[in-house]
Amino acid sequence: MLNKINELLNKVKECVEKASSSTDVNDLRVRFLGKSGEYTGLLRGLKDVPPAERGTIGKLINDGKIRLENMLAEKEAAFRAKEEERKLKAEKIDVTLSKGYKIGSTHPITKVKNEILDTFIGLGFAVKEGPEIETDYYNFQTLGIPADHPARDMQDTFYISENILLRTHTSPMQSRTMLSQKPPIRIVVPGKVYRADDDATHSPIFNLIEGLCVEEGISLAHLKNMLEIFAKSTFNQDTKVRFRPSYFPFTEPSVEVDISCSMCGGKGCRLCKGTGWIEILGAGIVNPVVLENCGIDSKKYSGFAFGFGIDRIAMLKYGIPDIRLMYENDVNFLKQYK
Ligand code: 2NM
Repeated sequence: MLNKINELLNKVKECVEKASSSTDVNDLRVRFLGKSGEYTGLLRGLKDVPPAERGTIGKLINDGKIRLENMLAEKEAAFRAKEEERKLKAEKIDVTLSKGYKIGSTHPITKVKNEILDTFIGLGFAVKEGPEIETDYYNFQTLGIPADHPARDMQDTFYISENILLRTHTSPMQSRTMLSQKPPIRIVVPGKVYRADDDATHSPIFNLIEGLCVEEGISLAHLKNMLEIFAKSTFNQDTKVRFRPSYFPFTEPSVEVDISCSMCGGKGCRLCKGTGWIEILGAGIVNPVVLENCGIDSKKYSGFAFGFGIDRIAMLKYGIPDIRLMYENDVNFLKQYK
């Protein structure tokens, strides 16, 4: 037995010397001292030792075990220290490198969007967002645009299947809100919308904000006053607003809204093409058919709705000549709006 103990201790010593990492040492610990380890086996053999010698031999085995454990622990600690040092060297961070670090900036569309939403929040509107992939039902039918309505040709829609499409406006969220909530309703819905259009003033994907206010006794006067507040806060305090008659399938009457030119103040310039006015949004009194489609009593309630492209407002505010610039993510363009 004594020989066996010494033999094993020497074997472990040899193995430990050959080990090349803390993992190796750990493997050795399992191999010799694990549950069915080679050295652990000695303790199991103790039952075959004559009872008179068991105490002495048992002590020798245990002493050997302690030596072995120390040997492994010492070796492992040495490896760990070396490995730690190597890791620290490899992961060294040069803090002086931060000198040329580039910080991103808010996209002009996001900036303008947040400013506009702040104005509407101040006027008591809640901000709502919704899905960009919509059903024909919410995008068209609830808004009084049935399957055979010519307005569907007006919007060159990206269809995913017969009834699923990329929303062409954010109005499906106004329908969803009216269907799930009782008046008074005051919401603004910002978001990306999609139309099969692509030139200097039309991008197939663009950002829209649409608003809706449904209460008792709402008229065009409320709409005009609110839009005036919006225009003054978005452009400047001298901005004037005018209505021109127009047509939208979900509003009646419908209006096209112009603001006095933000560049020349109304005198006439290149931006407003000499007219002194710039068209910025569409609006109107919500068609009673739409209210009824969405479960609202059109005899009791009326509402106004409006919609405008954030991109167009950003272009006017910053003098950006081509809408595509805002969707190319060219850093040289974006960094001007820091
Ligand atoms: C516009 C112009 C006019 C509009 C209408 C509605 C709804 F759902 F209430 F009927 N949402 N948005 C609307 C009305 C949008 O964008 C040029």
